[in-house]
Order: sequence, then C-alpha cells, then structure tokens
Amino acid sequence: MSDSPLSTVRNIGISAHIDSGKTTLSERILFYSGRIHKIKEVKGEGATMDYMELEKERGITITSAATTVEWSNCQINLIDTPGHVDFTVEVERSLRVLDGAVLVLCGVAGVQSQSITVDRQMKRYGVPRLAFINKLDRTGADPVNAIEGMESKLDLETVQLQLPIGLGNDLKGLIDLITMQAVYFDGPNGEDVRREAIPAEMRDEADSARKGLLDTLSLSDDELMTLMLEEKPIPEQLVHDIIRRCTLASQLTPVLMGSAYDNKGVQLLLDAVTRYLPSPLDREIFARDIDNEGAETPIAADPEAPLVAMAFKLVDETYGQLTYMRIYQGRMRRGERYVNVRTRKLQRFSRIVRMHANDREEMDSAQAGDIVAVLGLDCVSGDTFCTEDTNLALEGMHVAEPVISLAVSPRKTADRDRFSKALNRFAKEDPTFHVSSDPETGETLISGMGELHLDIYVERIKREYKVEIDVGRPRVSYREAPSREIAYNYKHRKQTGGSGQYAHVIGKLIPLPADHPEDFEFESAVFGGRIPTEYIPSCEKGFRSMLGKGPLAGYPITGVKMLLEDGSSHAVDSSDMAFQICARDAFKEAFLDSKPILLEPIMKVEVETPSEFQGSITGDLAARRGLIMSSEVRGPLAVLQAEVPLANMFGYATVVRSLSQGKAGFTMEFLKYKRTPAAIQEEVVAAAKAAKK
Ligand SMILES: Nc1nc2c(ncn2[C@@H]2O[C@H](COP(=O)(O)OP(=O)(O)OP(=O)(O)O)[C@@H](O)[C@H]2O)c(=O)[nH]1
Ligand SMILES: [Mg+2]
Repeated sequence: MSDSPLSTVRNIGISAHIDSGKTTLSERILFYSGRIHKIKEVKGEGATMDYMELEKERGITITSAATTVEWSNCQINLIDTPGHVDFTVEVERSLRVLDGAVLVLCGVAGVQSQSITVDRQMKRYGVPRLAFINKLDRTGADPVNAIEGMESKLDLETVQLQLPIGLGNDLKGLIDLITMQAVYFDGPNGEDVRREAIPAEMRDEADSARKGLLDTLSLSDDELMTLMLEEKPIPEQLVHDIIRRCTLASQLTPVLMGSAYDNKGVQLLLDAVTRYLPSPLDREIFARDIDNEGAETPIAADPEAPLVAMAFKLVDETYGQLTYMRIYQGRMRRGERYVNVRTRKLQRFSRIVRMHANDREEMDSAQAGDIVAVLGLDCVSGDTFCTEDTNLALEGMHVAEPVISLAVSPRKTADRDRFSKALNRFAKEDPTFHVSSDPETGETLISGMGELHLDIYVERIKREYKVEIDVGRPRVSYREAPSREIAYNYKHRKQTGGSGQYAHVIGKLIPLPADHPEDFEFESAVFGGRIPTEYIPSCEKGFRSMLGKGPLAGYPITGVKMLLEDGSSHAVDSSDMAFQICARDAFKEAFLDSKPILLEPIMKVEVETPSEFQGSITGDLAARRGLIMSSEVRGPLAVLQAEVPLANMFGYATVVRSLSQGKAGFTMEFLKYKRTPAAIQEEVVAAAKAAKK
C-alpha cells in the first residue's frame, strides 16, 4: 500500500470543537472503509481511535491518533485530533504535517469557540479544508445557521453541496446537489448507500440550492459561466474540478453534512475527501537550506530525491522512542542511516511502522507523502531528518506557552525515581508541558495549558507509573513587566588581587507595547567602540539571563527593550564575564526602578447553556472579575463569551455544572496578558516574599 501513486494519497486531519463528533466520525470512516468490522462508540467501549484508557473512561480524545484507510482507490492517512484546547499542541502538530483537513461543526451549536481556534490553526499552516456539519439528528439542528457562522465568524467563503432530508428525529438522508439525487443510508450501520430521485416536495428547494451552488462556482470559472448562460447541460466532472481547484487554493470551503452517530452522510464525505482535498503533490512545501543562510528552497514529493522528513510527534515507550514522521521528499529505507539536521548526528532507522491507532504494521520503506513512525530514534518534535549529504530544515510548529502550574511531589521517597522518569517523559513528548523547580521552596512545578491538561498528567503518573502524588493548588503563571522608561548608567568594578574586573554600560530600559510579538528586544547604538564590539553580545547575554525570574515576585519578565547607548571599558580588566555581570546588575536596578507591574493571563471563556440558566451564569462570571463580551441565542442554547482572569477560573467546571444542573458546558483558552489590579499585585508580591522566607 505504501507504493500507491502519490496523486491518490490524502493526508488529512479531523479537527473541531470539543464533542462535535470527530472520533465518532473517524470510527465510521474506519468501518465503511473496511478497516474495522464493528463500530464502537466513544461512550461505552471506547472508540478505536481513543485507545488510551483515560480517553475511553472520560469519553474525550487526549492524544491524536493516526490510521490509514482505503477509499475509492485512494489511500487516506487520517489523524483524529482532540477538541479540548488543553491538548491544542496535538492539533497544531497534526495540521503542521497534513495536507488537508475536515472541520467538523456541531449542527446545533454551529461555530463554537474552538472552531475558531482550529480554523486559525488551519489558516496558519495553509491547510485546505472541507466542512462537515454533524449531529443533524439532534433536536434544534440547523445547518443554515452553521453555514452563516462559518461565513461571518470564520470569514470563509462556503459552497453547500448537500441539503438534509428532514432534521432532528426526522433526518432521513441527504440531497446531493451535484448529481441531484436523494441519498439514503440503509442497513444496520448505514453501510448501504441508496440513491434515488429527489422527493417531489423537496424538488423546488433542491433546484434553488443547486442554482446557488452553480452561481458561486461560476464566479471562479468562465466555462461554467458560459454553459449556464447558454442553458446547456453541465458535466458533473466540471463541477468537481472547479470545487477541487477552489478548495486547494483555500478560496472556497465545500460544506457537507450528516450525522456520524446516526450513520448518515459519512460515505459522501469520504468521496469529497478523495475528490477535493489535496494529495502531497498539490502542496508547495519549502525547507530552509542551512548551507545557504537558511534560504527558502522548494522541495518536491519525489521519491527519487534525497530524503527530507519531519519528526512531528514522539511517544516515549518502554523499549525506546516512537517518532511520528511526515516524509516530504525522497524515500526512507529500513536499516539506513539519516542525519538529524539540528544535531548533525547520524541515526539508524532500524524499524519503520505504519500506525493504526495503537497497532502497527512493519514497513521496509516509506516515501514522500507518507506518515509513518520510526522506532528507537533520539530527537525532539520538530526535528528534520535528511540524507547525509543534504542539509535542509523544515519550519517547526507553533507552540503555546503554559499559563497554569501545579506543585507536585511523590508521597513516598521510594517513588522519586519513577516520578522523575514520568515527568521527563511527558515533558519530552509534549512541548506545552513544562517541568521546573521552584528555587525558593524546592517544589517541583508542572505547567501546562489548563486544569484538564495537568489533571490528565497527574492521573497518568499515578496509573502508568504507580506513583502516589500530592498535588498543590493550581497557580497562575504571572508575568512581570516595566511600566515606564528608565535610563541606566552602571559600572561594574572589582579589584581582586592581581587582575580586576571592569565594565560600564549606559542606556535605557524601554517598555514594549502590549501587543509586541517578542518578550524581549535588544538594540545596540554604541558608537565608536566605546564598548568593544566583542563585548556587545556579552551585554545582551547578561540582560537576557535576567528574564527568567523577575525581581518582583519571581515570575518571567516580558515587554522589555534594552537599548545600549554608551559605556566604557578597560584594556586589561574588561572581559566577557565582566560585561555580562555588569549588564545583569544594570538590568536588575533599572527594572526595579521602572515601576514594574504584574500581568495576569486572561482567558477567553465561552459558556453554552440552556437559556434558563443564563442569568445565574452571567452573574457568577461577573463576580469572577469577568467581562461579558457577547451573548447570543443559538436554538435552545444561550452562548456567552467572556474574558476572565485565569486566577478566578480554577475549579470552574464544578461551578458551571452546579449552576446549570449539569446542562451547561464551557471552554476556556488563553487570550492575553493584562495588568492585574494593584491590590492583587500586592497580594501576589507579599505571598512570594513569604514563600522566600
Ligand atoms: N446525536 C449525535 N451525537 C453525536 C454525533 N456524533 C457524535 N455524537 C456524540 O457526541 C459525543 C462526542 O463525540 P466524540 O466523537 O467523542 O467527539 P469528539 O469531537 O471526538 O470529542 P473530543 O475528541 O473530546 O473533542 C459522544 O457522546 C457521541 O456519541 C451525531 O452525529 N449525533
Ligand atoms: Mg475525539
């Protein structure tokens, strides 16, 4: 199977808001393509793709899972990703290496907050997508509302390919607006696709929807426009070709629909995946040429060219590391050695496997376009592997910074080893999970994207490593920033016996604007060698070394620009070390003088609730220093958007449940850092001082 022509390969991801049915949909895809012979539900036995015990228990996806199926002579490599933003790195790295995606929407809720996040990620990597409006069997399902949401909130140009026949309990099938047929899904699991004439009562609606479809497409195609003007028959293939072209160019998003749970519409979605989503040949991929100052170099999905592959995900297993790779160019052979471009170290690829959820199939070789896993490598996610004489690196992926941390410690001293083994492993696998130790208290801190994220790791340490652990209260990752510009003029002079140390720096500490992309900036305007050129980097190094831990309460520093304007040096006593120390002390003094402020993470919170609980939920959010940004009604649901400090959101899951008799759901994701009110800053600073004692 690995040698199917590249034009028939589809590497696609399924991404969406929590609970919209991605895993349920993947399970149907496995079933209809013959990969599995029995459908397992997410809740109950646990779906094939949710193979981790914790995923089955909680009915959520935590790690992305890959598999391969065949459909209409195409090989579809499929990755099912989690919806919870806590596991967003899984979506990020999947989209980094995939060629196309299916954006799933809930037919009742439409575009939800994480649909927006996922859409942003798809746009970041330029991934063409199809949309699937799921759950049309639910009461209140409204595909038109979902499509309007895509246009208004995601700013997508959509083209609707189907109409539902009935909705909610009455959902019977779909009308295919391209072939103008009614499609029904018979048999115990909807496996028998039956195509028939459109029911008479829907004829008009279907005609006008088809006209809408063709009108949209004709705007991008003259041939179609002419055929329509001349009222000539329109070949089906022409319609497919235009949709494919516009999808690949991300000009249009084709919209399909159905109900995964109710086994309706999935086969048509698969047809659309093979028809409209790109093959590896359709994507333009660039690498950076390390030997040529990192110049952008196109690479080709050509199996005969030298190998270029990217490690995008790793799992640390008992017998070594499992490294997921996307091959962009060339061919990878078992037993060969390839070089890790970052370390320039050669590594033997002794085993290559294709993953099917948690099962694997051995391979002798794999080629451009493939997604496989290699056993026993040593690398980090984002590394590029090449043939020995090639030196190309692929761009890494976007990794979000942790906002919440938790002190953890093993209850028994005897468990220390296994405890640190577990932490090392998770930190290696997950770039959004950090482990550090609090220098004041000596406690081990784990940091991540949210309470659920850390909760899952705590649970995994207990289960997979059999370590009983004590867990502290969650803490907010604050930041420290200057609030005013301050000039510095600092001399470092020391006479110790023989040679002394001398360095002198003059300049300004300048606050960066809140929306500045970098935490720190350095600029040297030193002129005429007042500080010898070789010591300028020493100054920058000294400044930078202060960023990890601010003097206010020990939190990382952000929003600083250090301008170096002048200084002086001594022929004998000046050194790299002297300038580093000098810069460090100058920074500390200047920063403390700059009226530093504490910034706190503000979360974007979206609550979906039956309307009757809207009042109490709004009141509660306001009491948490929340700003209600919008509230709208979507069918039976009220949707509230708010911006709330993370510090006041711990344990919110329990609160929202009790406020709504368990009927409301919420999502939360990091939005921005914002200045904390003075009273809270005082509290945090006092607490940090107390901890120091
Ligand atoms: N009524 C109805 N329920 C569905 C449908 N698809 C999925 N569900 C249910 O919705 C819930 C969530 O489904 P999942 O497939 O786990 O959703 P997911 O998007 O994979 O969830 P995460 O991976 O945790 O983000 C489960 O209870 C499913 O049975 C559908 O088409 N109709
Ligand atoms: Mg899932």
